[in-house]
Amino acid sequence: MIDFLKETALMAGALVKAGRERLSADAIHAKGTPTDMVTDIDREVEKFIVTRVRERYPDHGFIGEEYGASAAEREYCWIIDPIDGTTSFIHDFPFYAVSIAIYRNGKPFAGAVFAPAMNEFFLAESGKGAFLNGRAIHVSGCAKLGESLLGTGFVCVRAGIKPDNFDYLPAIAYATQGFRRCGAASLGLCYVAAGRFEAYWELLLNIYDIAAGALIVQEAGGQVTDLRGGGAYPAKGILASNGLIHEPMLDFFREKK
Ligand code: 2AM
Ligand code: CA
Repeated sequence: MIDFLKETALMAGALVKAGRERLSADAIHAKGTPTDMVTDIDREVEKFIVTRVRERYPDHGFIGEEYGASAAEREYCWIIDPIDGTTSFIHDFPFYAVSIAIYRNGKPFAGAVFAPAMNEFFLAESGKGAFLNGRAIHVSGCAKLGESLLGTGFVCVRAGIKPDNFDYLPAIAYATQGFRRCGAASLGLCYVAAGRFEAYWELLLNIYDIAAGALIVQEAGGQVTDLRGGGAYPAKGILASNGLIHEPMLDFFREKK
């Protein structure tokens, strides 16, 4: 099943990449609000993944961003974001990825995140470690906030949540080496797993944005919680870190209770 997951994510990524090359204005649509975008490619790629998995595993369930849930209570459930970072995809900013997780009995079993424009393929299987392009990866050993580079995102601003990430950001930016915003949660998480970021946080996301990336972080030796240190992520935000700066990061969010 892991080989099949790998193959499926690679094929989906190739479709995303080819889709980017032929993307035209009439293939770009607003979903609910003018800033919540989807393209025909998102839909085609999710359809491709679900059709392929269904042919191979007819008794598996699905949760996908574009077509929702079907038989999600089955032993195996595929959690799919065909393009994480659609806004970046539309603008040809290369930080977008196919994100596919497999849950078994409600628990993460495997995860794949493939960024085709950068040819980076992240993969993890529960209990078996995390890999980037076939090589084992591990979270960083940096324990100092002042030497940490962080990743984050700002979906909360569009959603009108208060306090939003602009309320938290100044204190975090002053205390660390800086932050990057790549516009795809799955990649922010994978960059923690690869030791590029010491931590990544977001205030609001959906399960398909983070299911694969969260397992990849854990399998790389990192820690994932909500913003209060509990397990209710992504509903109560998500903080993924190398473990060493997890507590000091949580303090930034506790202060704003
Ligand atoms: P998407 O591109 O698949 O929509 C950006 O910080 C991250 O937030 C991306 O992973 C993006 O995923 C996600 N995102 C965008 N709109 C969102 C929404 N309305 N709810 C939750 N996550 C969203
Ligand atoms: Ca998406």
